[in-house]
Amino acid sequence: MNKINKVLIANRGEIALRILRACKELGIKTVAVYSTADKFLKHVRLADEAVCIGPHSSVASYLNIPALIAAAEVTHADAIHPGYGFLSENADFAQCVEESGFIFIGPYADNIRVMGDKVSAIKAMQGSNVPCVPGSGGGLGTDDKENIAIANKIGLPIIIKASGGGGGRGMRVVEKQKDLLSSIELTKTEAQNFFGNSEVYMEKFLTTPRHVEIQILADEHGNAVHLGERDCSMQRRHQKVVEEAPAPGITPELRNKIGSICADACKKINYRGAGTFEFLFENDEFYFIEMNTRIQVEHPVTEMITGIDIVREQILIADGQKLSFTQDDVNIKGFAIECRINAEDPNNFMPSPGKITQFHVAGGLGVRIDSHVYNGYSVPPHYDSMIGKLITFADTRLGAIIKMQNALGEMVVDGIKTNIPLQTCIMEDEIFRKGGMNIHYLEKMLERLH
Ligand code: MV4
Repeated sequence: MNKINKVLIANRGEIALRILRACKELGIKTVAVYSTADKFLKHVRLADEAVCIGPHSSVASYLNIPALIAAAEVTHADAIHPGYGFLSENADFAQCVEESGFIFIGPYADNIRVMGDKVSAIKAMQGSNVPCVPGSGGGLGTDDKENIAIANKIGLPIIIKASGGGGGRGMRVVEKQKDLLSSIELTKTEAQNFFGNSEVYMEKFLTTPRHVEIQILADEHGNAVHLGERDCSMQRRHQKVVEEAPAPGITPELRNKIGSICADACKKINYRGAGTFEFLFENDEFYFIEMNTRIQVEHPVTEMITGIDIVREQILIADGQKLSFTQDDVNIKGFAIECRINAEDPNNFMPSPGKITQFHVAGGLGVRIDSHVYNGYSVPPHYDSMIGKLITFADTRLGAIIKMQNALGEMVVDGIKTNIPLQTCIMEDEIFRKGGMNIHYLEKMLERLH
């Protein structure tokens, strides 16, 4: 390593453990930070050093920038990995980390800032030949006639989105012309209240798309590669439930075409680090919607089909190293599926925190479990309910599904409720087995089950 000898892991749960493992393999020392609710997390035990950064509330701990910087200072860490969620896509945090003399293991603060504002992200993509959803291409003005003209040109239905939103927050669909102006006003007001930014934009509303995203890696020397796509269409209320790679029906030609466009865009906008281009995919066409500038929960399915350790690459890139492989070295092989395992009631999706009295994991060839929990661990009620991810890998998609069914059947998680029964239902579902479901399918399937 050039500059990174010690990493502070500014996160918790399975991703903190995932980052710790990558650091250990690279011979990098680790600092865990934890809230008072998280003293007994597995990565806290395994880290070289551990610092309590505050009480259980996220705002007072994992979102507490001065506490994190202070922890990095007292432990003499060189770099900070933000994981996902929390401060991972906070440009001001990335900037503060760098200005305090530490390396942010992630994109430049300016990359995060551009992508955090959805209108500026779309403008950056339009300037880099990334296909976007037909729409206003910029923030809406106050001229009613002009906004009506934009909507007419796109054609109903349209969707109004807040520039400060993303991930499903601050959006409104307009089906009828008469609702257009009032919907714009309502979305603007909500956007101002939620995000402190009233800017909204318009897109054609795609009625039955799939969610297909492209993983990229870019270094600071102008090299960028794509690692193919993931299909994340199996979601409920904007929470992904099952992810897979490759996406059913995406040919190598289609993959290389959209993947190359994304890698070229990274070079054009001077992007650094790992990133994900989110697309809606409908009628064999990709439409960019947002870019995520963090490691994502579902990164393991891409790791399984490429053999590339994405977290390791994030660290090497942040260390200033050149990517050690080219696009030609990236070979996609096999099929991977990830089931998110949540501590929740499978019937009503209510969180189910508490003590895990029995915990046995699945195993075998092509079975991977990324989880921080263990026998006797108490799932705290203060954070996300995901307790781990079960990932299977096989030569065929059906092979990965069968492995997943067996692996789900092997899992024992007693003392709390989990969504394992729901995941088993999904794996048995005939339409899921065919593949290529759209973003509405899971919610329809759940209605049918209840
Ligand atoms: C859309 C859309 C249809 N048409 N944009 C929701 C989350 C945010 N990332 C963007 N979202 C959507 N944008 C246009 N022009 C439908 C959704 C959408 C969705 C997208 C991906 C995964 C799940 C979704 C669930 C509902 C709506």
